[in-house]
Amino acid sequence: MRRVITYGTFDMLHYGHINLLKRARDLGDYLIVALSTDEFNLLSKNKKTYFSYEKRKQLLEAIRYVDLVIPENAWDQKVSDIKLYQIDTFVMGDDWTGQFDFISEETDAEVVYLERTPEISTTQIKEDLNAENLATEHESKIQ
Ligand code: C2G
Repeated sequence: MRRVITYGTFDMLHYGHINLLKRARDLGDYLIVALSTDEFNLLSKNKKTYFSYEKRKQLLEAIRYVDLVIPENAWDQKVSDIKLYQIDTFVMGDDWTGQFDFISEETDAEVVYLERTPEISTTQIKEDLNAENLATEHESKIQ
């Protein structure tokens, strides 16, 4: 059984995340997602997520491509995760290209960077929604 792992926050789950998870799963037979905890997001990624860890975990576990969700508590847990779960392939979106090459030196896992889905991001969703709200408020004021 080929085991794959990937890491992320996966806040406000969208089709860019799904594209990544599908391709990651297609690289093996079993996909583990290490999901950034709320504390890790706040303290180490400076991210305040819209959904809590439990809600983001619930969403990921509902995806057919995902076999197991584990917590990501720290940047430096990847090598031990890969050894513990006997991972064959480590996958990240290509916005991380080069950042995790050390994994192929410190473990037997292959490192694969997959192309991001370009036009969508959680940040973009939030910005678009804010812009729409501002436009609606402005229209209601001038009517
Ligand atoms: N992603 C993608 N296309 C998008 C948005 C995200 O392919 N339009 C990918 C990212 O490249 C990443 C995964 O989806 O591989 C999760 O994205 P984030 O939740 O933004 O994760 P990130 O903040 O990059 O955290 O230790 C690694 C970190 O936890 C990664």
